[in-house]
Amino acid sequence: MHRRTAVVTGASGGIGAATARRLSTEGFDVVCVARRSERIEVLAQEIGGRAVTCDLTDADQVATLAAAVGDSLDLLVNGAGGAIGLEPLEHAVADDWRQMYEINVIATLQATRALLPALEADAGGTVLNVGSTAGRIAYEGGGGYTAAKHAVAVMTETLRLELSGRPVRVCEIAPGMVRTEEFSLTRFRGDADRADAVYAGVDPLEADDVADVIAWMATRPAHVNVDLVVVKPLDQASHHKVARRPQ
Ligand code: 8X3
Repeated sequence: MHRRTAVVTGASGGIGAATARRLSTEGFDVVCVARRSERIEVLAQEIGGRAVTCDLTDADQVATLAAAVGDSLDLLVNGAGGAIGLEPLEHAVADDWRQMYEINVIATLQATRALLPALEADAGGTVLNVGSTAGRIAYEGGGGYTAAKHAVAVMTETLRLELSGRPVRVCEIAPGMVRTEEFSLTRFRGDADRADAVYAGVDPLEADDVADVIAWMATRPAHVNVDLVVVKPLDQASHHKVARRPQ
């Protein structure tokens, strides 16, 4: 029987790592991709997958990744990304914005472009982009991240239009508040108190909750394209309306 193969980027932690684990339990051979070799090697060993170290913002490294994946692929989960800083626009740091565009948008573009021939081989495949509720709304201080995630959302729609008639599904999952070990810590440049305060009194999503939905999207019959799933914690009615229990 054909064993399905998945590439998961951003597999060194958070949603990416949880997705790699979950897809392996769904029977996929998983190629774990990230910059941090040690983390993905441990994960690949745990799930019987493969680790390919790659900085997706570097075109040469992405070409090497594509060669390592080979000429057939069933699923690409573009999980690499992240937020840096929460400064209002008038105090925004241009290099932070550039970096967010690189890790969220250019990384997704380059991985998708390089792996598309393999995804289109055989019976076809699926591109599943991890966007964000930040790709659908605006919020104060979120400018660089919301702009990048809006770009991911539009890129997803563009690709679906451009691939019309070809056997590649193009999907986006847009999670809201997800507690991972790194997302908020990176955003607040290592300030653990500020990072923890984001989730105070809330029952947020965990990475496994998002991985669960990704697995569902990816395992629908081949003619079913789940365009977009927005998934938030029950406590988060909207970005600005979060029900917090007193601490
Ligand atoms: C969602 C995170 O901070 O934009 O990816 O709500 S946030």
